[in-house]
Amino acid sequence: DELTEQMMDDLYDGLKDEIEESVRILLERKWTPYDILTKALVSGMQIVGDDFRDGILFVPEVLRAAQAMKGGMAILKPLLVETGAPKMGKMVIGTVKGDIHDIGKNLVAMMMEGAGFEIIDLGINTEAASYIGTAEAEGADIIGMSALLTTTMPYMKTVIESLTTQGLRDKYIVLCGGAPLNEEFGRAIGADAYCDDAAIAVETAKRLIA
Ligand code: B1M
Repeated sequence: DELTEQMMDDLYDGLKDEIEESVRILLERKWTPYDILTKALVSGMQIVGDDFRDGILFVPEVLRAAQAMKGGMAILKPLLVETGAPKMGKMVIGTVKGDIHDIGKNLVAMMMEGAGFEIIDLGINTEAASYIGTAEAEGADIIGMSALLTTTMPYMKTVIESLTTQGLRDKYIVLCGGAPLNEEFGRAIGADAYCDDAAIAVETAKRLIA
């Protein structure tokens, strides 16, 4: 599709207005918000990530791409969230301590909300005490953790150990996700599940809460 290719270029160039415009056009063309997210925005960010890794793009450019992506996501959010789905449960979610990547976490939060979960978003750079304190105070069912760096993903284990030490591990469904993680890592740290993407996070949460 010509427009989605244009969007990948625009995302790469960090053109927020253009991305927002294209998202609106795809909506007019009856694309679902989910397809716009995955087929245009997430795939575009993958290309940005590859060139970031290869030293072709640098932090300022990637930051502009992220801002453009967030602009597109902001348009889609109300559409994903207004589904009138029955109430499913409560989740606290955050990106772990030391990590400021939040696009994936925001996407998971949006899709979970759309599926009927109540979301408490702790933001980025989240400490164990914040995950656990908030989950306790809010009577959450699920703790969701996101990490995008190989250096921050071990912190998820710290959070789970902290739950265990406080005798709270069995009280919560613990879900984890983020590009550098995998199934095996999820098992190794004692999470209930690793979620490969936002749609799987929704499916997994529904399955485990039932
Ligand atoms: Co950063 N960055 N970054 N970055 N960045 C990566 C992660 C990297 C892989 C790029 C690369 O080298 N190819 C690399 C990590 C390498 C590694 O750890 N081995 C990297 C690096 C090195 C860094 C810095 C250290 C760079 C520097 O400063 N020298 C720095 C770190 C800062 C910090 O956190 N302390 C940094 C900074 C940044 C920006 C600020 C410029 C920006 C973030 C802006 C923002 O988020 N607001 C940024 C970005 C945008 C990226 C890439 C390009 C894209 C990430 C993204 O948003 N993807 C990324 C490359 C890549 O991932 N290919 C990269 C789109 C998003 C929808 O996908 O987050 O994977 P993702 O989420 C998915 C799934 O993973 C899953 O569902 C989501 C939707 O499908 N999921 C969950 C995620 N969280 C979940 C939680 C769940 C369930 C599922 O819980 C239940």
